[in-house]
Amino acid sequence: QSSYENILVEDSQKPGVALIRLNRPKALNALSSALFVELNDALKNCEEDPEVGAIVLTGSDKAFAAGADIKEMASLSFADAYTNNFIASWSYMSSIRTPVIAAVSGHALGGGCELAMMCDILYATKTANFGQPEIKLGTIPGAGGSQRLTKAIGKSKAMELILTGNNYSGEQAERDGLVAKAVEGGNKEVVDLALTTAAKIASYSRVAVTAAKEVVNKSQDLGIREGVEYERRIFHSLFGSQDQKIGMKAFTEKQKPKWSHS
Ligand code: CO8
Repeated sequence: QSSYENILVEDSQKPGVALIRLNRPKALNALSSALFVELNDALKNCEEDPEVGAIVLTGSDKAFAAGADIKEMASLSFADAYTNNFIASWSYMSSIRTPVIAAVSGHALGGGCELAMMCDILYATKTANFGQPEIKLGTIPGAGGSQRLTKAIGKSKAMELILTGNNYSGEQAERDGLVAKAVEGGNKEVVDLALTTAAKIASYSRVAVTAAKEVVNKSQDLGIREGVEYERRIFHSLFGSQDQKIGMKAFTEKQKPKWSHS
């Protein structure tokens, strides 16, 4: 952990919550291959740690991340990008089962915006600066931006942002539903909010939380009928968990549940 050079794994001071901070201050947290090796390693460690029930990912006051590292990409050829499947491993975030909250202050541009959108819940400062400026560099979003932004705010608004490269504030992102909440203040304020929510999530049954995340994510891929059927199957399966028995028994006995996470 201490050997990371591009990220920090900090003590969140909240039970069950891991706090990961992107930390390349000189490059406004530009996302490089080296950074993703470390981030993916930290995420994997969190997933494997039974103590961790939720993760907060943040940057600094100035930047969540100002995009993929342009200096690293500038001379890349098509053949290299294609044959090495450039940035495929950068989407590891979208496949982990532990809930992740992005706490965004400052710039979240290009790949930074895409990384934030891979997280399960987005919080931001009102002045956070989202955007997909790839068009200004002669390219397009490459880590799901065109898909996730469109799902989140609709085709017309997403098209406008992606075709113009315009800036998009945290305040506007909250109004459009990209961001769950936009707060006054800076990184500290948005991280505090994210840690509070993460601690709440981490206090519930890991089995139920994992199932809840899974069924919400399925809604992105399935039609409503298949999605509702999928949800019902997972709901049925939770009657096989200890924690459903523990949760409902505690309710009827007016006690606080003590989750077994099984
Ligand atoms: N890549 C590399 N270096 C960067 C990046 C970046 N994306 N952004 C900023 N930096 C560096 C600058 O080069 C500068 O370094 P130096 O001091 O050595 O010149 C340092 O960070 C500070 O930046 P500025 O001096 O430019 O700071 P300002 O406050 O003047 O401006 C901006 C801040 C507006 C954010 C500006 O830095 C900027 O426009 N950055 C580029 C934003 C951008 O175009 N991002 C999209 C990149 S393309 C992309 O992300 C493709 C996605 C592919 C998939 C990703 C998967 C997750």
